[in-house]
Amino acid sequence: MTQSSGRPLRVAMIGYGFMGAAHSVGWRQAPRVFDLPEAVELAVVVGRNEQAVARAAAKWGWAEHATDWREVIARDDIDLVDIVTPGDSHAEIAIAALDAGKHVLCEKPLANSVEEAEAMAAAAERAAERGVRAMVGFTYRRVPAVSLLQDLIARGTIGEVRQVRAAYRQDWLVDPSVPLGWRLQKEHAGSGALGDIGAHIVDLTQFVTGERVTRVSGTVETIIRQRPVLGERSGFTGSATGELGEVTVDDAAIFTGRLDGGALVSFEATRFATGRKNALTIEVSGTDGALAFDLERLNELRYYDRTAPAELQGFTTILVTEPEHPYVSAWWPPGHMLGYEHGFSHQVVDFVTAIAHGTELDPTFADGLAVQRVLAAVEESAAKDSAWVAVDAPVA
Ligand code: SOE
Repeated sequence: MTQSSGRPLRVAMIGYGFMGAAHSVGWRQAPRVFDLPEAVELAVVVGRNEQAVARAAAKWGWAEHATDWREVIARDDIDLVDIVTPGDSHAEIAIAALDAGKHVLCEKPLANSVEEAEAMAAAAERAAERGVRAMVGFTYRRVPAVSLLQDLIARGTIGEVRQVRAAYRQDWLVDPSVPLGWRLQKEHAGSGALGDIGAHIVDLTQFVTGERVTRVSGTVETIIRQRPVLGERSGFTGSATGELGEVTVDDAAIFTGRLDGGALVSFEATRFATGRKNALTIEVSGTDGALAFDLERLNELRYYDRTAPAELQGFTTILVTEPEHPYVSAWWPPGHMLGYEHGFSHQVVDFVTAIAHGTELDPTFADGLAVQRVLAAVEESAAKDSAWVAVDAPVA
């Protein structure tokens, strides 16, 4: 099914926290800035707390709000379901929506376990037979400098990939008074830094190299084991009660991996890198050169050309602000910068285009499952004193 009814693609977003805000910006901006093949309508936002979801609807421009996602998914006037809830509800909502014939965009990590991710990938495959599309929100694939990095590797610009260094470093857990929000509870988040930000660097490594991680050896650590309990469950933080509770996820995960082409990868995902705010870095070393990206300087891509004359060798900085670069020409005149939120618009552009034209789409739920398998293998390795663990082969 391509979206050819002539009416706008009507979106329901389930959840309305930080990612809900980011996705709302994407849904609003993309149709204004890009020539989308279909019009988009922000139809309804769903959340359990009626007052809070009503405020979110008014603030982010959703036409309606609702408190029961099942009722919304059952509606004939909804074409696409965007899931921005914590990981513990991704599988149930995504499978129900796909089975109801709705296109699904689901935030990362795809699920809280390999079993859930497998069920979601299977539902996506069933739905695909009816033309229904599913995508995971690994939004950083759509930062123009990252898209360019991927394209340059695919074109052979740096030769064969030999080594990758990927890290995602934040520091918001260094403060022991940060309360026990849902991201610090295994039953809601699945894992800690590993699943939340480690998932991004595993996905980016697989995306930019076009290869899968086949084996890993790693360790995970919870540095602060008890934190103040929240009065009520709410976003990242909230007001603490004075009581302490157990942190049940990792604060940091460090692991080594092998790609199927043999290249070695070092990964670090941490919420304990004092002074690092949102430092996602990836550096790919090839036989003919290297490419390096840093999210804190997201309009730049660093390139080293090993084939250049010796006196000219050294990393150079490409300013990814030109019309020749991915996504950039729709925004501002050449030379003007983009930010964190633009990836969410680019995600909408690519998803709506794939729905309208029935074209290839990434990252698929199978890609999300592949990441989930790597995360599970890291946890298994950590439990086995960092032994090497093979990553199960992705479903065919
Ligand atoms: C929190 O650690 C977080 O918001 C992640 O959940 C996002 O995926 C990442 O984009 C920024 O950090």
